[in-house]
Amino acid sequence: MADLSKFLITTKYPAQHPDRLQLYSLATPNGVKVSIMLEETGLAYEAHKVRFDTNDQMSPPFLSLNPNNKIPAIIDPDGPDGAPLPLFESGAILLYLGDKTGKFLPKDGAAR
Ligand SMILES: N[C@@H](CCC(=O)N[C@@H](CS)C(=O)NCC(=O)O)C(=O)O
Repeated sequence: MADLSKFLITTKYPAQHPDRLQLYSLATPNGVKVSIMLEETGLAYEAHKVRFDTNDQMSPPFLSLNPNNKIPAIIDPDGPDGAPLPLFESGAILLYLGDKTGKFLPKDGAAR
């Protein structure tokens, strides 16, 4: 069982399934990019809604994951070498997930 307790964000958004990729997002254009990628790759994930109407993106737990106060952000409990990986920026997340799953991201630069 992955231990995500060192991530402050889990105090605001407890992980019910810590072995699943944790998604912190909202249904905005940048947010849904990552949701679609997760659905299409078939990775198991747990979604946490970051509410803008209550400025959750400005809360210290969220800022501890993304100091830029922007969704989407993730924690992959099964990151490189099996260690948890926190990540933000939708483009960086998409590249990471494509690389991790081998889907939607050719290995070769020209093919990309
Ligand atoms: N370059 C960022 C942009 C993310 C972004 O602009 N997120 C917006 C929603 S689409 C946000 O979190 N806004 C909240 C705020 O600025 O307080 C990315 O692609 O992840």
